[in-house]
Amino acid sequence: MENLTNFYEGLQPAVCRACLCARGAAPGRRPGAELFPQGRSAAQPRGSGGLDTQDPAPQPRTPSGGEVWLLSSAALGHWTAGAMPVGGLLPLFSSPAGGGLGGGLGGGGGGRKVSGPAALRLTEKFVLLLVFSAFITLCFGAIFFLPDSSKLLSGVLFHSSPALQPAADHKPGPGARAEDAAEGRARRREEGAPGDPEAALEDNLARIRENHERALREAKETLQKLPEEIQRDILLEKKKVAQDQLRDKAPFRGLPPVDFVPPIGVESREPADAAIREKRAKIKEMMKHAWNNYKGYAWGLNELKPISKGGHSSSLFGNIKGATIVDALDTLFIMEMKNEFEEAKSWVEENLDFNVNAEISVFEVNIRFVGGLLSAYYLSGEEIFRKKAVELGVKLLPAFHTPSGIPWALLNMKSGIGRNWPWASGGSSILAEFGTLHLEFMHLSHLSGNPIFAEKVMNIRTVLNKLEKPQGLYPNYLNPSSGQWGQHHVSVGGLGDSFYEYLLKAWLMSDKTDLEAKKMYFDAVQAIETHLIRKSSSGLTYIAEWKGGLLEHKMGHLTCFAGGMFALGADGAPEAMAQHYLELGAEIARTCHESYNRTFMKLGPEAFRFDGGVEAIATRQNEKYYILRPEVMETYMYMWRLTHDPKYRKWAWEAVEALENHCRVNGGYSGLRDVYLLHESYDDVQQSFFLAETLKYLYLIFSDDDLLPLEHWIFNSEAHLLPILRKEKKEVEIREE
Ligand code: DMJ
Repeated sequence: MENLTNFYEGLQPAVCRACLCARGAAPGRRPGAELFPQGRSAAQPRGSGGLDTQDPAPQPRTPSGGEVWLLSSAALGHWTAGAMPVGGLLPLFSSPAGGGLGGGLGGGGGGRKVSGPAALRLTEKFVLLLVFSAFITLCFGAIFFLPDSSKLLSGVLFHSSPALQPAADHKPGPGARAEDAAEGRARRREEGAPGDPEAALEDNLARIRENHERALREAKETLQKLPEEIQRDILLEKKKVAQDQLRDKAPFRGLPPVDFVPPIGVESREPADAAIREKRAKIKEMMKHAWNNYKGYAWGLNELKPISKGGHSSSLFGNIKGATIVDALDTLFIMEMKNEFEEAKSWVEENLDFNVNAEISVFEVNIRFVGGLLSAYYLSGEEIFRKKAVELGVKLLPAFHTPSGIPWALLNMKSGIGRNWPWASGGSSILAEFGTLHLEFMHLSHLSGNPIFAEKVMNIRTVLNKLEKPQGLYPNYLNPSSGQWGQHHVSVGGLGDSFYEYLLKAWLMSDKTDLEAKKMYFDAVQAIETHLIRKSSSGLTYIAEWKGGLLEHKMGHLTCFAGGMFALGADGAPEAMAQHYLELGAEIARTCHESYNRTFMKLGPEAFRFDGGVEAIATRQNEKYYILRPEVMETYMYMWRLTHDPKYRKWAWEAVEALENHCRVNGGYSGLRDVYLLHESYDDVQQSFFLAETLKYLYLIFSDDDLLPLEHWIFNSEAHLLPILRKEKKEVEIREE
């Protein structure tokens, strides 16, 4: 804890940097945008020649009036009064004779006395040219840098799809933005309604108009603020950050004692069936092989390089060490690898250190480290895990210091300064990242007695619930400064996936009392079914990706977790729908099995497609790799538990054989670069999630259901175990029952 106090002393307000970058540009921009009398550039210091701003404020004059300034104080007044830049500039060229632009063309000058009409015309033309260039640059700037720019670009430059009949269910509300209407049209195209060329043209023009209007409106809104207003906003935000930081200090004041409740369903019985027993033992042997090699070649480092036999470090964890140890803790526990669990615990006690001056991924550190420590605590009752989990949770709090409270993706653990991935649309945070903190943070509040963690994640929900969702879908990008969506890309795979998972599990983990989460989950699933789920011509159900209303018929390996999610959610669905969701889960499981079965290695590619005449096959070289991912085993595990259909054990065993045949090497388990090749090309990384998830799910598939019963445990996105937080009955009473 003493280290944590030091941390706060050195803490910089993350949001200040952000707001000063994002908004601070504005107050600076106006003076910076001040145009100078001709003959003096903005770069020139005052008094360096030409006309000085200490001179009496010059007034714009018409050609006949003498001196003409590119931007006079009057024009500046237009800016500060909130006029658009063009609006502020155009009057400059009007003459009392009513010339306006035309009049301006007839004469002008800039910052010096004119010598004749011809010279005036030439100069003024030059000035006009400059002004128009600036305007065009501004327009292009808007196209490229506004959050939805790619859609705007594609709408303006590339598409000429036929216009379609309006869909009956698309009713933009009063506040519906232009882009929503544009997406409504795109969606209708996607749904394949017929159209005619004239309507298509009209549709295109309308879309261009809407996009332009939106770009101009947004630019105008930004420019409308007075410098004092912006200054005031900055001060308010600074104050808020300072308050947040003060409040965040509270968890440091020590952890309250809690009664450890012995966990339910952790004593593992041997399966009665000898063949199943043998298979389960084989999976435990795989865990030993992975663990022993990590211990031998990479102990204390994040991950193992099984071919080169050394440590592998990923930038996701900054300088935090021991990802494999923390990720593996609960798997070691449930497989009853007691010695290994003890050595892992000692390492955590002696070496796990979060006082690192490095940038980490908030999402990855949360699901692997916070999740791993919480799970280890709930299984073993060892206080060190609770202490470390809360200590780390506190370290993550500065990530929430943004104007909207939507956390940054990346955080420097020492300075507390956050930022987003540079590649993310319009500086946005990612749905699957900020949406995959809820379960762990609710437990952090539960175990620390401090509500701050729960408040942070509940605020994320508040922000989301205020936003209008395109077609009921959640875009993958949300800007933490504006609290508005970025690009309208929707995915149940990468960038979106575990957000949906955590809505369902938030409801289950709350002992089914969090009805808001339940509603959000089922509403989202309904929209996903309508807009993203499709069937291939041979009858394989898949989940496509949605890009501004257009479908990409591709499914990622990551998306395969959704089979298990749909099946698990059947429990909360209206009675008439429960069977449907179970079947949907089974169909996704079948599709993902096909993606494995259609490769040479019998392990699934990173992404597979349903277009260009293929089904469930990767067609791009950069989508053919397999990195020991768990999602397909995860879905098999839920499907097995919920249906007991033997095919899921059969498919799981096929995967075990494939892992043994193609991924197992002397030094552990390696990912593969191409699952369609006849010979292995290793990526030389044993991912920590192989021990946390893939092997754990496989072990559970070949265990009896009373090992970690689903009525009592939730798996976080990294397969770490979190108990259901009972509202009425205590766990002890439930055990007695
Ligand atoms: C894991 O770290 C988690 O399951 C995460 O939610 C998604 N990706 C990996 C495994 O593929």
